[in-house]
Amino acid sequence: MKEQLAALRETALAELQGMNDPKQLEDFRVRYMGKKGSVTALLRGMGALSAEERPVMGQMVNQLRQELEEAVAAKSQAIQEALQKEKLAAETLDVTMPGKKEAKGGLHPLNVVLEDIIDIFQSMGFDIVDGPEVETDYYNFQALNVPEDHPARDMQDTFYMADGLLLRTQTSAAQARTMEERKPPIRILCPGRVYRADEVDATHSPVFHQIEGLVIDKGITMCDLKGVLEQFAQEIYGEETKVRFRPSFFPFTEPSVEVDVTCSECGGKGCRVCKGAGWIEILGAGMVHPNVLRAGGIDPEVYTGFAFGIGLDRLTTTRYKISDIRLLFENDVRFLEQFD
Ligand code: 2U9
Repeated sequence: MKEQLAALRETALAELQGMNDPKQLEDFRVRYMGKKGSVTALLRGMGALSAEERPVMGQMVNQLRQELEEAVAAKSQAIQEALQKEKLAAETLDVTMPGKKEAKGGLHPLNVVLEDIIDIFQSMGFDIVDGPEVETDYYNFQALNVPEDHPARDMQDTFYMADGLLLRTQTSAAQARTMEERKPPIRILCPGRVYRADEVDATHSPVFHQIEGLVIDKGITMCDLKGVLEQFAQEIYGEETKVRFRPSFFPFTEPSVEVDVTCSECGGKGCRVCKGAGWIEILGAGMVHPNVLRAGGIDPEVYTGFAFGIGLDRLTTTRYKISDIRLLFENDVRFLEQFD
């Protein structure tokens, strides 16, 4: 029986050694120390021993039972500790990991500048007016004092479509429509996309953006034009900005001017941005031609007006020092995410 006891001890301890699961351990405990377990069976079988052998063997079996119970308890603790360690390792939080950045939407740079311009003119009482991009020859040219054989048509290579329609070359077309619909006083701003069949390069795109304005009332003079545009230039570029008006020509305005501001980069001294001139051209303007007023059903003997046109793309590229106008139309997010 002694040998049986020693063999049992040996196998039990060996079996215990490789265990790493609490369920296996419980199963082990039942198999050896449960009611029908091997150690319990040994204790039960002691009835067959002699009176001298019984206490000696009893003590040995009890000793084995205690040893195994202790080994099970130690193993149980070791397994629990290992499991806990594993759980903690899985839950480890590395507080030095960089956070996840949410992609943020933003305004297109053209819209950032457009919103600034709209704010300025709205605060001076201008309404924002929209018009169709597919226009008739009448509103795009004839109503703006550009008859069919007029050389000014050559200046604006036009995309013609079927049925005498065309893609508007200027937002003035929308203003010509508004003149027919409204009575003076008129104070409107027409921002929008326009099209010209230009060769594409770093400064030209077949689609670009204009913001044109129109003011018509009794007694409007060149002084109003100068005052409003000077106010605009100083709000956009800063109070210290100087403005100059140079004579120019547009078929829809007479007299016509081109408006320059002192370069905001060098303050007028001359630099790379203004190509040494100290001045940057920002818009064209003039007093509305009497023929244009007449075409809109407005009597030029009673009313006068001024109009202006701003090229939004150039204003945007100079503000943000964007070297190529095409970047404004490609919608590359790596470019766009630099603005908000
Ligand atoms: C009406 C009558 C006249 C709008 C005007 C300009 C001068 C002008 C250019 C600016 C940059 C075009 O995009 S650009 O190249 N525009 O210089 N625009 S006066 O004159 C009008 C408009 C509407 C009824």
